[in-house]
This record gives sequence, C-alpha cells and structure tokens, in this order.
Amino acid sequence: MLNIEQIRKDFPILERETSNGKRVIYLDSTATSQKPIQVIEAMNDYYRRSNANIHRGVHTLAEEATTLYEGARERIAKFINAASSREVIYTRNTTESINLVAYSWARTNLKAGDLVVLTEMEHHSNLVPWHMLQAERGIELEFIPVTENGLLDLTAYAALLTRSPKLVSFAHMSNVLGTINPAREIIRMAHEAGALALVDGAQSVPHLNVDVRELDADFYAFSAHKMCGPTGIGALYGKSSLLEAMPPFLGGGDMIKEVKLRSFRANSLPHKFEAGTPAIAEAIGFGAAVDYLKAIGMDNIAAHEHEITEYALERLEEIPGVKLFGPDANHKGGVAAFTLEGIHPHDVAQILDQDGIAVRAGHHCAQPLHEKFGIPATSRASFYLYSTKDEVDLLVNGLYKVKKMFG
Ligand code: 7TS
Repeated sequence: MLNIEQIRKDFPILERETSNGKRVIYLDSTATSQKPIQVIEAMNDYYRRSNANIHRGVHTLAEEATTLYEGARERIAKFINAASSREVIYTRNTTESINLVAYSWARTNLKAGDLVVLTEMEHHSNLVPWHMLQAERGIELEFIPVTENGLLDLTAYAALLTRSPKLVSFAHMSNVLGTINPAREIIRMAHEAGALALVDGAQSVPHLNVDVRELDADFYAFSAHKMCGPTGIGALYGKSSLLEAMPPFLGGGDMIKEVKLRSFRANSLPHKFEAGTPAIAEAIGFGAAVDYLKAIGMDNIAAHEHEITEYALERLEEIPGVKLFGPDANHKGGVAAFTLEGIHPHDVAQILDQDGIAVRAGHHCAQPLHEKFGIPATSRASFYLYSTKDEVDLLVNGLYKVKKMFG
C-alpha cells in the first residue's frame, strides 16, 4: 500500500492555497497530473548544469545533454517494455503521436475505401486525424459502439472486422467513462482480421502497468504530462519493422543521415522521426517521471486509485440527482464523470472552485461520446496516486453545497 502522506510531500503544488485561502483539492489529473519535485529538479539540474544542444557537439555539455536525453528514452522504453529504445519516438504529446501514424503510416498504406475502425469513446485526438484523412483520401471510418454502461460492444466489433479493416485505433482507457478497454483482446482480434492496432495510451500509461509487447500493440501513443512529467513531450511506440518502413513525418535537422542540394537520406530510428532541436529538458523530465512512478510501482498506484474510485463512486451515488457515467469501479480507472440534475456542469465546477476543489466541466474533448449519451457536458473528478478519500469527502460536501445554492 502507498504511503500517501509521504507521496503528497513530493508534490509542492498540493500545499498551496487558492486566492481565497482554500487548500487546493486537485481532482483534474486526467487533464494533466501534478509534478513531483524529483521531476522539477531533474529539469532544473539540466538547465543549471548541462544545457546544450544534443547529437551535434563533442564538447562536454553537448555530450552530457545527449546522454541525459537518450538515457531517458532508454528508461521510457523499459517502462512500457519495448524491445528497444529505437522503438520509442519522442513527440510533443499523444495527439502528435497519433498524427504521426496518420501522416506517415496511413498516408503511405491507406487508399480510398480502406477501412479504419475507431470507437465511440475516443478523444478528439483519435478522431480528427482520421476525419482529415477521410477528407483527403476517401478512407472509411467505422466505430465500435459503446454500451449503456460504458463498455465497448465487442460483438459489434467482431462484425466490423469481417469488413477487413486496415487499422483499429482505440483508447486503452477512456478519459470520460474511465473504462479500461480489453486492449489485448481488441488487438488480438484486429490482428486475426489482418489489421494493425494503434492504442491511445494517454490515460493508461500513467495509471496501469502497460507492456506493449504483451499487448502486441503495433503503435502505442502517450503523453508525459499526464504521468507526473512535463508538458510538451510525449512518445510514440512503434514496432521497429513498421517504423523502419515508414517515411519521415517532419523534415529538417537531426532526422537525416545526409543531405544534398536535391535529395536527402533519412536517419535511422528513432532519429528519423525527430526533426529539429527537440524538447530536451522535457525528455529529461519525462525520464525522471518514469523513474518516480517505477519506484512507487504501477501496481501499487493502480490499487490505490481503485480504492479511491470505488469509494468516490459509492459516495457520489448517495447524492440525490447525481448521475454517474461509465462502468463500475472494477472496469474503470480513476475517473468519475457525472451530471447533477438541473444544474449545468460548468456551474457545478465554478461553485466547487470557490472551495478550492478543481474538477473539469465540459465535453472533455469527447463530444461524440457525450452526444451518444444525449448530454452536452459532464462534470468530471479524476484521481491519481496523490488523491485521498478526504478529498473525495470534500468533493461530496461541495456538491451538497451546490445543490443547496440551486435550491
Ligand atoms: N487521448 C486521451 C484518451 C486523452 O485523455 C487525451 C487528453 C488525449 C488523447 C490527448 O492528450 P494530449 O496530451 O495530446 O493533449 N485528455 C484530456 C482530458 O481529458 N482533459 O484534458 C485533456
């Protein structure tokens, strides 16, 4: 079990108060997690001691910076059990990782009429790149339906697979329903039908033990900022055989082996996909985040979040007029999206904020999912390794206060 009190001390922001003197109750980790001092210091140290551009210099600082940057990649690769760090491409975030696959792999391999299967619970970042490709290429899109209780309908999925899609792309964990999808099964079924599988791991890598080889994922996308790391950096895992065969995404410095006036030869992996000066400090922070999570243990983190989520769902359900979305705690991660009868989710969030309670309100970049459930928006509380039952209680008290204010 985690020593939460000790863990909370690693996150300086959890000590702060709002302008009206309330302690911050941070229940918005699904949007971005808070950062431990270990990550902040790793980035500070780099700027204080080792700042230089990477891969281009022989001087001490350049070599140190390169070692730190590449060392972080090694540890990120191990964290998701990639076969090699060559299979981990630094990107800006999950969104860019998915776009990289859509531009490089999909524009090379898909033609008009080819089918890509997505799901109804996707974040916009795993919808819009495919809409764009549909407009440009005439690919077809189909969606695995979401059931009333927030699970994917795998029977409908099996039926879609008879149409021989080229790619299945889905979120491992939903940022609204919290649903943890059976990724291994979905990927196995995709492969049996001859499709590749791209997994949006924005919400899974921060919270679960993810093993890309056990999953047999072809591509796996995630963001550092949701897993205790900095903004501005994420990763795309891809099987080396696929990445080798793909053309570069962006062109420029670092991604080349040789440039002539009229031609270029692309660099080897992973540099082929990393054009220009990258987010060096952020990569180092990403590595420190992975070290931090690993030291605590992903299974411990998942167990703690399960306990908090189970408690939160139970307490929220007690409140008259609260409607929760998504499956029960056994099928989901630390996300509780809900509506409060007769009160707009934005009002709920705004009133909670007066007591320092940070929840998010809106469509959470999953508009089609909200449309499916016939609502424009939800309020969403989300939990991480530093969340406590005490914070859940404060949320519940806050919601009673909201109800009282609205009569
Ligand atoms: N996929 C999922 C499942 C997500 O939850 C998010 C971000 C993304 C992709 C995009 O990640 P990014 O790092 O590229 O922005 N989700 C949220 C959210 O729920 N609220 O703010 C961001």
